Amino acid sequence: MPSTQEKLIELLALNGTVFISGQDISETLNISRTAVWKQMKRLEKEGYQIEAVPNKGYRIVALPSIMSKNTLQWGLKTKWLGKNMVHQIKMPSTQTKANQLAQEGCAHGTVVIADRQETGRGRMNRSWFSNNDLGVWLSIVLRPNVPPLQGPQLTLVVATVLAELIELDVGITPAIKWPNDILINGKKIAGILTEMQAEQDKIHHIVIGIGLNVNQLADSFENEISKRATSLKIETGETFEKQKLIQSLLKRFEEAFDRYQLTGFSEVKDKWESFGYKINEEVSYKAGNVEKQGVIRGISTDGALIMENKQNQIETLYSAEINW
Ligand code: BTX
Repeated sequence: MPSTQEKLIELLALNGTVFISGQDISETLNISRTAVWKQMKRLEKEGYQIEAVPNKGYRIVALPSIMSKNTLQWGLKTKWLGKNMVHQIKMPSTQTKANQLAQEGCAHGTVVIADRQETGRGRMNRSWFSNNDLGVWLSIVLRPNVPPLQGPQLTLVVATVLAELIELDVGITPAIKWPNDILINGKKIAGILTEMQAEQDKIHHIVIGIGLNVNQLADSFENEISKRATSLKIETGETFEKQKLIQSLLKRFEEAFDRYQLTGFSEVKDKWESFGYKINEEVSYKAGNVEKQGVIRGISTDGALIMENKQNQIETLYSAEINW
């Protein structure tokens, strides 16, 4: 159940720059005029700038700069994604929290966001450095209507969404390195972690974790990864408002997910390949302990890498060590 304050924020957000009278607020939320006034004072304390004009009413002119569930949902133009949202200043890992909520039966489209993570994780128990509020760290719980074998396709959907977000909102074109690294100038700017709970023929839930480096400077990264990691700020020199990026990411992902459920994987595959790192380039790789050379041709419908080897044979690689 949303609190009175959440309902008030939603009402004010709906009205945007238009004033809404105290009387209307009091009737819509079923609270007294004094309670409306008290709620407005509370919002001001939290950093919202409210304009109150006699005979016209109230409107919000500026949001607090601190990220909260309220400010994240303010102006979020999604239909189902992020309607249920958990935000905390710090968490061990949004992925762990989202998995726990999913086990407890939370809604499809639940989003868990942390300003910073104390033990962010990547694939295969690797660490994801995120113990700072300079990046976007979030996890999405999905209950998709696709067979378990197709679950991993969602990772590729997310990769294309991240690539488009960076290209269209930031203005630089990243590359997607198979299976799911997002690179700019050969350095990792974002990572995706997909975890699925399924039976043979049914997905219970998928939790997709997204880490996007945003406002880090070159020296913000731990030594271990400083040469291999980058951020939007390093690449553009600009500082980004994380809330706007998150809202855009969620909106774009919702659209891409709905489209994927409707039309299937082929559009995703085309888009993925348009961003694909070293597509049509020669690389050396190791498959089944044999060193080989080949040209990357794209991905298959189940997300495997398609390689044309020296003998002009097509190989479909589900796991391989590529010498990028
Ligand atoms: P990955 O296994 O592909 O990448 C992990 C590797 O990337 C690390 O071993 C390290 O070399 C490098 N790395 C670590 N941190 C960073 C960073 N901030 N920027 C660039 N490179 C880095 C990728 O795993 C999946 C990452 C998902 C992270 C999200 S954040 C929200 C959610 N919660 C959580 O704990 N994980 C996910």
